[in-house]
Amino acid sequence: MKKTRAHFPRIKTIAYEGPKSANPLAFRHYNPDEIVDGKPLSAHLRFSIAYWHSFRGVGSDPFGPGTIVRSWEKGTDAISIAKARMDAAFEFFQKIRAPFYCFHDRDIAPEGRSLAETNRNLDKLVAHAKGLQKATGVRMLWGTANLFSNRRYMCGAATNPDAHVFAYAAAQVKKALEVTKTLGGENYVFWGGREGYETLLNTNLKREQDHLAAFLHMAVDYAKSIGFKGQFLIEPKPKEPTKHQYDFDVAAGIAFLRTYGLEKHFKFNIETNHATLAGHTFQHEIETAIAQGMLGSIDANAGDELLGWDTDQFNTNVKEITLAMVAILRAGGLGQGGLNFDAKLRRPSIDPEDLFHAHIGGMDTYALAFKLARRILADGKFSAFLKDRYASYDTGYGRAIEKRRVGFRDLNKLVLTKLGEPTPRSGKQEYLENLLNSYLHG
Ligand code: XLS
Ligand code: NI
Ligand code: NI
Repeated sequence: MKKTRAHFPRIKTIAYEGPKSANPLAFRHYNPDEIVDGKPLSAHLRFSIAYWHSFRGVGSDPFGPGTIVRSWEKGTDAISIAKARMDAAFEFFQKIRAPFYCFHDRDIAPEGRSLAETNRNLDKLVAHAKGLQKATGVRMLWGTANLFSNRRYMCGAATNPDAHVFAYAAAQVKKALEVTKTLGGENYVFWGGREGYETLLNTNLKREQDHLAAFLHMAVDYAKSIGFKGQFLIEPKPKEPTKHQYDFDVAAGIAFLRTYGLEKHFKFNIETNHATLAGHTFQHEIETAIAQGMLGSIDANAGDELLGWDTDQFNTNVKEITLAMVAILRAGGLGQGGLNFDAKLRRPSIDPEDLFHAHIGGMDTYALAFKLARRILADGKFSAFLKDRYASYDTGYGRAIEKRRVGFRDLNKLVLTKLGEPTPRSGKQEYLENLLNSYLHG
């Protein structure tokens, strides 16, 4: 790689200094090289940086344009700017010690006047990315296509009432899959950008859902035809940008995938803030996916309990993340998924250092939660409590219920002749909440 000027000259590679460190530019809990169960912590947590927020986000909101000005965003040639930006991004990935990154096709290269020109632009930046990946060892966690920013997608992509737009989106995703394969992306995400509706007055809900399913089947077929082995992921979100998104939450996603015979090809990319918007906890969405063996990856961020939109903040809530990590570790981890910081700086956080503080906070929170979750699981108190709470299903008629070997007649007879009235047992919620706090706060 040719030697380029440092884009973050004042910041060195972030070091692990331990929980007592007062250095705001050091890790206190995340030691990427610490060996846990035979592999480094970095390989357990598989942190990823979201290109769109950290290298395309400028702090704009509905009330004003961007506030964040980066030194590398200068010049007149869009391709040269895109390359300089990518150099800055890879310098950041290395300095923050993230092994992975994720991007939408349009994050890394500008759109041209035609699809052919856009694809040529993309090829130039993919070649640049390939070189940077090779030089730094940073890998691609997942790829995706931006099917929501351009005006053509204002009424959706695969669910657009116009088949012409469907066709265009198909061509775009075809290319995005090729790019993801070229760069060794381990997953491919479908977040339903504008796949939903604003009003049912102009919407044929059934046809739109059928079209979305047709689109996903085409993606599965195409991936197979080019030998792309990455895991396909659906990222549910209940609303925003549309009033109602079809992939509302994990449960709706499971029903959709099963209805259309897609369940073998997809898992879920679960985003914390999307769970909140759906009226669920993060843990609920994770457990719902795990229950079907469909947990794939995580978009690690946080919402604001007082706001009803996707604020995409960095998560520093140790309790929320510990509960999530307990669920994830109990299920055996994320496999080829990872923890992608789909999170952005607040509008007034305009310094390059803020990008580091933000990710250090997110990574430390997850690393601490990982350690707490391992301690909780090793102690086994919660697991033992759960086991005991459901023990009546482990033997006898309880077992027969689970195996569906008994029916209403048998159970009716059993109650009348033997069992009689059940003895209620406490759910012990307050005891369990205190037990959880004893791990979090000693
Ligand atoms: C938006 C989504 C998006 C996906 C990738 O809310 O989180 O960023 O993760 O398209
Ligand atoms: Ni996301
Ligand atoms: Ni989101």
